[in-house]
Amino acid sequence: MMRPTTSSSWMPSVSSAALFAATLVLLAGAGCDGALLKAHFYRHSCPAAEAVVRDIVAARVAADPAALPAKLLRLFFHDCFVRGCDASVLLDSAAVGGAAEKDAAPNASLGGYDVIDTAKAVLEAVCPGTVSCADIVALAARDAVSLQFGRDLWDVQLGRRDGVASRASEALAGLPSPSDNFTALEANFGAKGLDVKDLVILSGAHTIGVAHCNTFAARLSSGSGPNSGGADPTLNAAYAAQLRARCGPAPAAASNNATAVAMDPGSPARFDAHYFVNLKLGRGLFTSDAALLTDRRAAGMIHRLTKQGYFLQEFRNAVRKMGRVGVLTGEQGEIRRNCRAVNT
Ligand code: HEM
Ligand SMILES: *[C@@H]1O[C@H](CO)[C@@H](O)[C@H](O)[C@H]1NC(C)=O
Ligand SMILES: *[C@@H]1O[C@H](CO)[C@@H](O)[C@H](O)[C@H]1NC(C)=O
Ligand SMILES: CC(=O)N[C@H]1CO[C@H](CO)[C@@H](O)[C@@H]1O
Repeated sequence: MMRPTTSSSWMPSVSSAALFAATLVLLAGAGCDGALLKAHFYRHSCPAAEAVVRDIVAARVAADPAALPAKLLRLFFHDCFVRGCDASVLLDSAAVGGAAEKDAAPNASLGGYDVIDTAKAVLEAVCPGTVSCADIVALAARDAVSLQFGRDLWDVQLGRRDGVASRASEALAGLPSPSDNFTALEANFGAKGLDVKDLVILSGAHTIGVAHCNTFAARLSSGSGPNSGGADPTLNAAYAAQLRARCGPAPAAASNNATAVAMDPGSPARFDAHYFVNLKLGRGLFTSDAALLTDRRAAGMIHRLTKQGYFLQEFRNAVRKMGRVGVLTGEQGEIRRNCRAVNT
């Protein structure tokens, strides 16, 4: 591995091909200022910002340790995958004059909004108009997931600004579906500048949290899924039987949005590498989870990811990358005063 020590020793050694490639990357990233985010962005403008979010999240997670970390992590994911990490997921439909992302079907089971609202209210009192809702979402996800470790699992770069639009149709189009195959997942992540490795590692977020029966019921029944010949053969039979017992018989299971099951049975609330252990055993819950085994590049990464240290290290890199998707910085967007509505 080449490790340039100074830019002057580095520059002359760069081939024109590499420069050309770098230029292409810069062009592709135009309008996306992820590189402008930085650690401790509010150090001077609002020194208490990170501690305020941390304390509020800690108190709320202490009251709901099993469910809330997953909700806040998923909220961050949904925010970043639609219009970039700009807090568009927080806007209420009434505030944008039309169906907002929140009201799209994939958002039906999102939560944690009130934690963001509480942090925002305190921050507006301490340093008005300074800390973006998008940054609060990013911090809250990290803080919530990290609590069980007593140390930050990843560092959060800050300086995101808040967007002023939110559309339900974009949530439907921008978010991956649990019934997606590998090709669709790769394309979906690719559109955000995330590669196959990011897809595999970020899917490891399903090591915590729950899913409702309607999101995976097609894999259980014969006749209702894409494999109309029978239940999904890539699903572990004993696991499928457990899921059927929980969700009820087809076809009712397909519309059962009331029953939720743990996505990582055996270790449902710990943020650990166990998702990948289950995945290898045919216990990935969604078609989109099982799809990671159908691509040679992706499948080749799974075994190593069953090691906790490696998973956490790689998740740190991938989630930082996710947090830079399509961000607004500098003078773009605004700092919302209320995370549910654009400023008037
Ligand atoms: C790879 C494509 C992905 C698909 C298709 C997908 C889909 C889903 C679905 C359908 C649910 C269950 C929702 C419900 O029934 O309540 C879910 C839950 C969840 N997802 Fe994903 N997801 C994906 C990637 C991610 C990523 C990248 C993250 C975060 C980095 C994430 C974090 C979560 C979490 C934490 C939950 C549990 C939420 C809770 O317990 O409330 N997912 N996901
Ligand atoms: C659950 O399904 C019912 C009936 O299909 C629907 O009216 C309701 O809005 C759904 N709830 C959620 C949270 O998606
Ligand atoms: C993947 O799904 C898409 C639709 O989302 C479909 O067009 C394509 O044929 C599928 N690819 C494979 C390899 O099954
Ligand atoms: C939390 C939240 O805002 N959920 C909404 C998601 O979308 C459904 C409609 O599909 C709304 O009914 C929920 O209120």
